[in-house]
Amino acid sequence: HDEQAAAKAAAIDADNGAPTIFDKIISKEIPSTIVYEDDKVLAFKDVNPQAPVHVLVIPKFRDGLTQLGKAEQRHGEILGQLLYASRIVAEKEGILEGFRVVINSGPSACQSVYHLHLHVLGGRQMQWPPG
Ligand code: IU
Repeated sequence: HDEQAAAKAAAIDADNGAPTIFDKIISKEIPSTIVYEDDKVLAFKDVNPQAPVHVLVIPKFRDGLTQLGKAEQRHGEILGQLLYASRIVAEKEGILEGFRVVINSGPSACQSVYHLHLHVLGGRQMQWPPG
């Protein structure tokens, strides 16, 4: 349907180097509520939260990581940094006791923004399996 088609188009655009809205969040052209930031990673609150805590953790330099499915060996270090930053976010947000980290990769996984991002979710009882 429409969202699926839009996601497929966005994925192709991103792989051709098109920026995403996250570039403007990184540059602070678009304001966000920042939870954690260092030279490589930015974590900010999702504008459409799916749980009491919903934070997105992203690399500041996309470097080909439009989606996890495009990761290569050379991305190992930043992937580790993103995962560890998720844990820092969970602690800062007071959900270290229980939280979920989700990566949607590709249109059929409902990825909509083609700049790799980890969703950190918590603050309520999570359900399994996800939809
Ligand atoms: P997804 O995994 O690509 O579907 O996640 C994209 C997320 O980005 C989604 O949860 C949106 O609510 C979120 N988001 C945002 O926080 N700010 C924005 O300006 C846009 C999307 I566009």
